[in-house]
Amino acid sequence: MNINHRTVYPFGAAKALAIFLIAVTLQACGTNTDSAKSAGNDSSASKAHDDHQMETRDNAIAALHLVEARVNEPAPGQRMSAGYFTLMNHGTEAITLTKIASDAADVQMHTTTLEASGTTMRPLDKITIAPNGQIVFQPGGNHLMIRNLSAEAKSLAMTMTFDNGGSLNTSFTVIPMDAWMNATR
Ligand SMILES: [Cu+2]
Repeated sequence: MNINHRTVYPFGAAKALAIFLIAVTLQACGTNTDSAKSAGNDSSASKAHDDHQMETRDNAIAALHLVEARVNEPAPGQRMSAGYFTLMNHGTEAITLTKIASDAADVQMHTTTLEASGTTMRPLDKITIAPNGQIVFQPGGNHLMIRNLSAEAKSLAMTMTFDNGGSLNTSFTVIPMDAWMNATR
C-alpha cells in the first residue's frame, strides 16, 4: 500500500517490518507480560462504592493484553517515526482507548484513509475494542505518529488511557533500523 508518509517509511520498509515481525515469536495470548502492567491502583478511597467502581475499572484494564508493541528506529538525522501494536480485550465489556502518551516523545494516534487525493493520515481521537476483540495498529493502517524521539532510545515508555478512567503503562521496543531494513532482503 502506498502511503503519503515518506519520513516515516523512508525505505518502503513498512512492508519489510511486517515480514520481519512474522519471524518474531508471538507471545501467548492471555499472558500478561512486563510490557503491559496495569496501573491506576489508587486504593486511598475508603467508600465501598468507590472500591467497587475501581475494581470494575481495574478488572477491565487487567483484561487487556498488549503484544508486538514496537517503534521503528528513526532514519539518520530524523526524530520522527511510527509505532505499532496489537491490543486485545479479553474482558466482557467494550473499552475505548482515548490517548497514548509518552514523557520521552510526542505521540499521536493516526488513522490512514483513502481519499480522492490519495492515502492520507488523520489524527484518531479514540478507538473502541469490543469484548473478545482486538485492535491492530500496523503499517499502512492505524499507527502511532512519534515525534521528537531520541535517536538513542532503545525503548519507549507509553501510557495508554481509556474511557473508564483506567490506564495501562507500557513499553514499546525500538526496532533498530538495520533490523527493519534488512527484512526487505
Ligand atoms: Cu502518521
